[in-house]
Amino acid sequence: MRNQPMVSADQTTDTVLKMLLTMRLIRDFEEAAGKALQDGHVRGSVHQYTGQEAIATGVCHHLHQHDFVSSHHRGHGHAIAKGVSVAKMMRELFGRQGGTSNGKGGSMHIADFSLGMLGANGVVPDGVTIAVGAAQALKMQGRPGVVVAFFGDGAMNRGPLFEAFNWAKLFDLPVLFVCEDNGYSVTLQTRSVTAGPPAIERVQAFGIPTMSINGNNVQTVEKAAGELIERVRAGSGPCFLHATTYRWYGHLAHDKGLYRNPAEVAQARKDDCLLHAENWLQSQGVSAHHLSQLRDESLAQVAAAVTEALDSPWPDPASAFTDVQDLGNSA
Ligand SMILES: Cc1ncc(C[n+]2csc(CCOP(=O)(O)OP(=O)(O)O)c2C)c(N)n1
Ligand SMILES: [Mg+2]
Repeated sequence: MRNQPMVSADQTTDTVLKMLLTMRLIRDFEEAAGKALQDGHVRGSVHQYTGQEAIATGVCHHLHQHDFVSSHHRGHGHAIAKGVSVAKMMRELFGRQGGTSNGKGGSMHIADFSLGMLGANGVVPDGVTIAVGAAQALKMQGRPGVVVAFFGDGAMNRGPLFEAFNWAKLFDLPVLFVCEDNGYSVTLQTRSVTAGPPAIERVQAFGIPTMSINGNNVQTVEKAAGELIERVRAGSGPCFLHATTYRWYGHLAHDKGLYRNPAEVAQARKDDCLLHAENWLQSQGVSAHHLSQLRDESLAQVAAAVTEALDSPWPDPASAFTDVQDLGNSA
């Protein structure tokens, strides 16, 4: 197991600014999605990624369009970081035409194969097995590219995850496993339902190289993910990134998270990945005015997405059976 890398001097201001904008877009999207749910515009559930933005952002910073990501129930941040349009995503949440699946998938089925976003996934941890299948396909077809599988710490206690690790290592597939360890599985502290030594040792038992980092610092994530993705791209087989973080809100937008100690939540909010990036940028001479312009741009983009979603038509009932399955023509 490796310790987390030091932040390097070659992380230029422009890189961090770009990542800050992505993190900000994710945060503003999640605020708007939570509000839209409370306002009755969104049916079903919304699992906000708020607080965890640095992980999706720092990892996807290293991906090309022909690389793939698979996600879980808390998937909006991965989609945004992979380049999916927030306007299309918001229409999808609102169930409208012009959404990523023309409104028929909703929050937990956001996918855009043309951008390598294989989908959010409501079944823990089935996004991971899909990712391994995609990595196997890449290898068999001799195509370039890597696959990143994002999943939560709760998934580390599910059997299919270990089948995925075994298969990926057996065939040395080009996949990076990213465990977003926010400490909770729904209302439970994950450690209270986890036997034995730290779960990362289970991954090491497969011979998969691992790295553990602070997932609330986007520069740390970017550096670590860069190293691991480079190894995966070079063909040395799967790697595993364990990133600690915290989800600011409850499990779902309806859940107030009252099972958590308020002091713990307050502490996590101080350890804000956006704030860390902004502080670093200011230390490099970026003005507060510039940062506030970025905030305004992101808010305006998300507000426009909400307005467009509200103005978009509902899907035609005659199209009920389209957009629910991809037969592989768009990948
Ligand atoms: C097979 C399966 N069992 C149970 C659930 C219900 N469920 C939804 S999310 C979740 C745990 C999520 O915890 P974690 O993987 O840590 O992700 P987080 O919500 O913390 O991001 C569970 C048990 C499910 N979706 N799928
Ligand atoms: Mg969790």
